[in-house]
Amino acid sequence: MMASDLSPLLPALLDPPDRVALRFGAPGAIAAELTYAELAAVAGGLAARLAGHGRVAVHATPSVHTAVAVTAALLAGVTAVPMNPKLGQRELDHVLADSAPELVLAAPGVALPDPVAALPRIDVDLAASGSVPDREQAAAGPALVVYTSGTTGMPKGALLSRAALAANLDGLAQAWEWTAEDLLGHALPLFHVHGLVLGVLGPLRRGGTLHHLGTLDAAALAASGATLVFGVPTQYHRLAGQLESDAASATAIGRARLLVSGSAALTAVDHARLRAATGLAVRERYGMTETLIITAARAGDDPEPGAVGHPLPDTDVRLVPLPGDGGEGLGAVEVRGPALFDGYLNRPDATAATRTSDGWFATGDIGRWTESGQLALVGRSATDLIKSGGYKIGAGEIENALLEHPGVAEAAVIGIPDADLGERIVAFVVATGEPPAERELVDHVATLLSPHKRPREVRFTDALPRNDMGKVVKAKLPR
Ligand code: MCA
Ligand code: AMP
Repeated sequence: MMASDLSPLLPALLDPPDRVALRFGAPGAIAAELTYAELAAVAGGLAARLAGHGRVAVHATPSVHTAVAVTAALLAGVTAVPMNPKLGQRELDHVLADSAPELVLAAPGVALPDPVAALPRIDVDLAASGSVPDREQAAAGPALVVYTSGTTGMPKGALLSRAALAANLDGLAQAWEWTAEDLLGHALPLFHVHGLVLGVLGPLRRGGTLHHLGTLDAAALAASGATLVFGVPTQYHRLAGQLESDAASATAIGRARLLVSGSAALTAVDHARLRAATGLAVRERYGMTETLIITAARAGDDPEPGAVGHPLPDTDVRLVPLPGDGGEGLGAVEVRGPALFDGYLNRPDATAATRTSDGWFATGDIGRWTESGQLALVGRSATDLIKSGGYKIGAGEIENALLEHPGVAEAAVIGIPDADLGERIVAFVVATGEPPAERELVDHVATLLSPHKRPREVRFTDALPRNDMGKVVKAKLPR
């Protein structure tokens, strides 16, 4: 066991400071607020009920109940599987069969989809009080299983250890001078690393405050008094638009210490718009579910739009030259360090495929070093991965869903540039006969998979471009 396994992940829960830990809802419409003492008591009580369990699912709505459920699982030494409450039927069946949770934690009164509803259920009751825990229970398994898409097949569950979470959050605290005094504002989903690990466990590990705003609305963010803000580029793009006609909110948001963007690239145009409105240079950081955060622009660095910062402490990043690179210094990004995942649940084959022969993790991203030693990302090696609004989506998942429709003979899915979402999903379809209505195909995908995976556009075609081997050549699809 590593040394950091022995020290608590959330020390502030064991010796609660006199401070708000969690606040949910827009200012003026706060849905819930818990001080550290209240959170320790309610999560401590729930943890006692979880003792002895192995793996528990969390119906991860963007609510205080999700934050309490995950905190309780960590205190109990139990593995939490945060589940997107909008998963489609295929994904739900897969995630449940793959992760085999013993029970589900959910907010009282929330209806659960089948087959989650068939699991034993414990409601996260904020009124039920336990006692402040005196320690975190030793964990037999990982802290979290976080599902993430690959190019083909169903999402894979990344196993994240307590030691990895602790190391990464401490590295980020150094990079961003993040302390207990910080009030973090964000409006991210709570079933991915960005919103859950950085956005909930981050402030709780520091003993600071999280204010989850529901949506990253300019007036709400301004009124929150956040000193630190996390968001995906789609949220910052929309915020920049709002701030152009809301100078008062722009001034208030400009009093924050740091605006941080990640999960996808923030465009140079949006960097400039946000700086013009708030006076703040957005800091980017880069990571993956499997690696947690790899690089971050530090609080004290000169802003460098287009770069995603320096490697975190104890994290090594190397760029492996690409065949045919004409001296441009581009390379495949590989990483090693204390925050790497422990593999994919039930997928030793897929786990092995991410490792190089000398033990580094191959991210699939392509980058270069800037003159100041920051990493800049220039693309991805897999064209079959789409990033829409910060969500990773495998083209193969959508193609498989489309092929289940009787009206679809062949399908090829790509992401095309989109000012709001970064990329939007376009499906090229060869119909079996008379083409089905576009809406019918879109709804078909949105039922089987999460609604954000539905194509924004379906283009019917007589044939897909193929090479001599019969493989679809996506580069030849009209963009
Ligand atoms: C929502 N919709 C989308 C997306 N989000 N469609 C395509 N791409 C999306 N990303 C659809 C919904 O299904 C719905 O369609 C309609 O848009 C409106 O839904 P709503 O919930 O109102 O969406 P929104 O508020 O506009 O959401 C945009 C968003 C959201 C806030 C940008 O996508 C989001 O929270 N993204 C964050 C993703 C994230 O946390 N990624 C972290 C993973 P319909 O009406 O048909 O239902 S990456 C990670 O963790 C690593 C470590 C990292 O680097 O951070
Ligand atoms: P996920 O697997 O959903 O965790 O997404 C990880 C991927 O998001 C990375 O491999 C990158 O391609 C992308 N990503 C994360 N942060 C950034 C960023 N700041 N700029 C560009 N791409 C990013």
